[in-house]
Amino acid sequence: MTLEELRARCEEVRREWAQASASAHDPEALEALRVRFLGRKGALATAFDSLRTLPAEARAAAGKLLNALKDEIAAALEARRAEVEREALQARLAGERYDLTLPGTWRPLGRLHPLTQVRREIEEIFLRLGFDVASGPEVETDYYNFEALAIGADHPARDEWDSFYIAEGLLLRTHTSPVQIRVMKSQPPPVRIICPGRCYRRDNPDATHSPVFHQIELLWVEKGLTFAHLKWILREFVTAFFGPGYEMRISADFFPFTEPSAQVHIRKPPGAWLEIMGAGMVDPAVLTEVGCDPEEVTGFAFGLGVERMAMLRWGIEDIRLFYQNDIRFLSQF
Ligand code: 2NM
Repeated sequence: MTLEELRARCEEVRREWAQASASAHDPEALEALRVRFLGRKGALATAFDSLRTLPAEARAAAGKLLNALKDEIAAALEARRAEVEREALQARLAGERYDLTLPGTWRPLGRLHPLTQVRREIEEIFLRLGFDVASGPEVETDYYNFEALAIGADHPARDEWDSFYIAEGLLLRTHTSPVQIRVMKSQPPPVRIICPGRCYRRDNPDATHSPVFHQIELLWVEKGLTFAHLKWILREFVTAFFGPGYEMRISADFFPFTEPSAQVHIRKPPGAWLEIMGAGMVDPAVLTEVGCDPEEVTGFAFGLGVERMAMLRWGIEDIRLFYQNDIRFLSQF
């Protein structure tokens, strides 16, 4: 081989490299390139082998030529490797690109029903004052729902038009007072409880009546309790639930199970008076019935409607909105 032939061979290898390297786009192809040009039996190794066939005086120049070509290809290979890595990164990034202008995924956040909110708030007011929360059956006997509360058989509330009877002597409770009868019978005074729960009455539904509604009744039985203690509890409740600036007015009423009985109104001057609940001192006959001596202990109670409290708080004019599950209504609370 002559030096000229070697030079030509070098040019040929250069062209082959240029062609082959342009079509290598992944690490495997690059490794194949390295083996083909720089490997032990690669194009350059073979060219180095042919140095032996050159005249001695040409070998130094030929060696330089081949070393230069080897360095050139090694450098080009590294450059190509960097380029392939960059291409792979670009391809990956293009696949993972975030579009920050897309709207986010809407995760609807649940909320408590307005009646649940009001019920819990009232429970918390009285839990802070030392009352316990008590519950009882929604299907009650005549005895617990009426008789123990001194509601005689001739009382208007006993009329079948006012109650849902399940069977003879068995009805859906019309108030939560039977829970209080059960608690008083099961534990000696002092008794400090509130009884939240669902109640049922045979009313035709309209803006202010629902056959199913919710009540919270409070009961405190202890030695020495007076109407003044009841007024104190009522004031605590009005301030905690409605806020400061409310006037409270108590006027005479009648319930078979309390004596005296009262109705409670509030107003924020110069607004109108609004009835918020009924209340009274537990009738001695009721205390006797549950095993308490009315000469020893006295008690007071009140009952309020959860729906009515929610309607007053938010200015809701139709009770039926609470039961229709219209998300446009419910999501406002
Ligand atoms: C009311 C109003 C006044 C009341 C009385 C009793 C019991 F069991 F102690 F006799 N429970 N609830 C009561 C008193 C309920 O609701 C308007």
